[in-house]
Amino acid sequence: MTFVCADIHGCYNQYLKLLAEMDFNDSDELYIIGDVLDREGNGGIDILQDIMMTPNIRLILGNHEEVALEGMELLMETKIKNSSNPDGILPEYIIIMLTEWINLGGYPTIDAFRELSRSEQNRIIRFLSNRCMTYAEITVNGTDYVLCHDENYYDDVYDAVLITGHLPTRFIDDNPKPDYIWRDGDHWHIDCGCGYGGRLGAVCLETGEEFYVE
Ligand SMILES: [Mn+2]
Repeated sequence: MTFVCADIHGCYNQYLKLLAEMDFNDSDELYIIGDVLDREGNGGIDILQDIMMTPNIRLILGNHEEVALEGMELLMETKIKNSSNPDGILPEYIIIMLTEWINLGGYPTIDAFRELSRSEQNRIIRFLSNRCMTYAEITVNGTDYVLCHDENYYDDVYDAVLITGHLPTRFIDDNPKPDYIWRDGDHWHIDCGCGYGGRLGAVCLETGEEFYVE
């Protein structure tokens, strides 16, 4: 089976419960369409490390991963302590960038990242920069799907079902089912507000079945 979920935002326990709820196994595939880090939970790095060791879970980058990648690179000691800055004092541009990340809810991610060994920090940066896509085009049972974090990340004209996260369904005007998946014609919104105290949702593309964790 092929599953899609989005915007886990550090909620590691809900992520594990969702996998159990879906009965996720080695023959399945899960696409996580961005924003596993920051905000509500403090398990963003744990989720990322779990994705990294699970070949049938694919991460599509969200805006939080993009900001985090930039921030993580800056946090690496070599970028801060070098011959022109031997005392490792944080330059202003780094403070501005980290402030931007913290304003997005990045503090738990920064905290967890700094606890990691240097090789693990490098492994995470390599994973985010080399192994993750910004969108995926897949076909399941004859239906074409485009999976991406935010519709603005994908500008090809392509006749397919578009599945996005990023915008919690509780913030969509006239949506009768806030915090549930909302299928607006060929555009499915699947951020069920986990980062805002709502639900974590997923959809199975073969069956159309929806899965939720409170
Ligand atoms: Mn987002």
